[in-house]
Amino acid sequence: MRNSGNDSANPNPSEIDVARRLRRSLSRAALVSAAVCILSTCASAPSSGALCPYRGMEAARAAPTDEELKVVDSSKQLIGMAPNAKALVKGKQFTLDCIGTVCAIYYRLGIDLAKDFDEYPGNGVNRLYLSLKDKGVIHYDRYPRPGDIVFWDNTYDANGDGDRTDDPHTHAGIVLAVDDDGTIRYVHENLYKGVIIETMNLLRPTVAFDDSGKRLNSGMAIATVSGGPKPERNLAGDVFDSFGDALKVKGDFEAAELDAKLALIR
Ligand SMILES: [Ca+2]
Repeated sequence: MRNSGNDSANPNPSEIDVARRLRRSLSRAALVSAAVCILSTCASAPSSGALCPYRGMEAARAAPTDEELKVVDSSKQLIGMAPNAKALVKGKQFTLDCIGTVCAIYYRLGIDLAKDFDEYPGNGVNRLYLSLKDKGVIHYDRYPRPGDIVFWDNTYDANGDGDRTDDPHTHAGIVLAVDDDGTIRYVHENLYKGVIIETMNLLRPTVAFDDSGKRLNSGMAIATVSGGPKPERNLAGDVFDSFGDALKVKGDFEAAELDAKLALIR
């Protein structure tokens, strides 16, 4: 008994080595287990591949590219501006409503997202959605990339019929970052607060806060202008429609022609 106790308190070098290897092994097992828990918290949760069928999980979780970081930097220059404020970006004035904010952020990179708006019907959000859909870059990955456009449905009663479930493509924003737990940080024009960063989690779309108090999903769908209640589905993840990978088709939206015209008058 005593020897056993002494041995335990003063293990020899080989035993220390074994113990270290065991701890490392257990740590790796814990990490793998944690990753599995994140990606599939229950038997019915989708597999890793199903979470990011557009890009694949490895590409979705890679470090941001320089171009993606430029979108993030451009976004930061508008954060804090009031709802519907005016912003001059590369010589062009934008009204910072929801689609104006998205277009202004991209315009700083020489990308004119409104370039094909004349070809499509509806509001600006719908026109951008259709522009990107026609180019094959709409997707539904739960782990999007910085720079992806976010489209939401039913954020307000756009057609004014009192039904809060029949209004597609009513709001848009841009992904800035994605946490390991799937919480997406996006920039958008909040109708009341202006250009701000809020959160959405497509793994837990109906949960506002997790057990630690972390905000997973911001409020998104608003009460009616006439004072009616918020719809039952009002969190960002719960009214999510899709993402648009605008950077993949940036060549189709080049603002070079406009820039050249502006250069002539400067
Ligand atoms: Ca409606």
